[in-house]
Amino acid sequence: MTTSIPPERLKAFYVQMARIRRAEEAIVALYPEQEIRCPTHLAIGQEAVAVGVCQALRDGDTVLSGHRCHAHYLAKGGSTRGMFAELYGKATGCCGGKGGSMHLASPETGMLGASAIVAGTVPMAVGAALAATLRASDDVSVAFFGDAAVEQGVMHESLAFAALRSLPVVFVCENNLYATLTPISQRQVSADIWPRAAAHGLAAVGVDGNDVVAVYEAGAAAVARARRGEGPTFIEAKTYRWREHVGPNFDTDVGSRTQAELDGWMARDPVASLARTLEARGILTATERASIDAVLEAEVADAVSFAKASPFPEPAMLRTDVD
Ligand SMILES: Cc1ncc(C[n+]2csc(CCOP(=O)(O)OP(=O)(O)O)c2C)c(N)n1
Ligand SMILES: [Mg+2]
Repeated sequence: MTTSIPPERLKAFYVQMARIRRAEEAIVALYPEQEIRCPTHLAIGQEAVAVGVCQALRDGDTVLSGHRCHAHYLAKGGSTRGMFAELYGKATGCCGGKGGSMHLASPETGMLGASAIVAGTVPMAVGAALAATLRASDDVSVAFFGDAAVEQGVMHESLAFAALRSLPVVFVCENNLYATLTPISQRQVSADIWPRAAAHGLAAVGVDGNDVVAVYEAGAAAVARARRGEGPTFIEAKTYRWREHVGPNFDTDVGSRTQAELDGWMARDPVASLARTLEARGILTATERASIDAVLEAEVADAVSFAKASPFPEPAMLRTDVD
């Protein structure tokens, strides 16, 4: 790792990524209890993208996401208790228990929201960027989305408008190579997405989405250019989800992808590889790492207990906040 990133920030990368991993592994363990009843899309294996980008943001910056939004919510500072309570449909959830896994929001930390409509929040991120310019602020907005979102018309309308108006928005495509069960090789002639974005006249780059340092450096460059008023950037981060499209299981038995492919990506585990690098550089010892992991384990256990003990929303609240 040749990087000038300070050790404290590199440690923060680890803490954030390990928190997301711990939280989602807890969901894997708890889902079969059937108390979490919302469709739940896990990002295990993809943590470096959310963390690399969000670490390049500051408090006033905003984030929007899609159906696979846990990592973005947590990386932008959303509360762990608020997330678990939301998954359990409880009144103490970050959306009062009415949104569930695909609609996490934490406006107080800049996580404006998420929607299950593929590419649905991309124009909202463009709108947030436009709003920032109208306020004469240099806040930046980020849209997180998957590779299938680039196959939606609204994505291209958003890219064209953002480029035309030179808006402070960073488009972050988590290219995990699949849309549900369909590989990108069956949907597009090119394996690379970023050149299609570049065709709209904005800066566009491809990065290794399993390398948090590479993602952070691309994110920081994009955020800096947006803050300088130099317009939007599209970042394609190639990565891989370990679990099935929706739910806690593995899906290598259904015929869309092979165990060998999954094994190859699991060997490139973004959390473990960052830990190895930081240990080799003397930035995070195995003992320090174990104590961070223990704190995160307790944080997630507390969030689960909080969620389970919380009440469901009152029936009288049925129409509140949803009209
Ligand atoms: C407009 C729209 N079309 C179809 C769907 C059904 N759908 C849900 S997720 C998904 C695939 C999304 O793939 P991608 O954008 O690559 O994200 P990933 O799930 O891989 O993170 C589809 C087709 C939807 N939710 N919205
Ligand atoms: Mg995908």
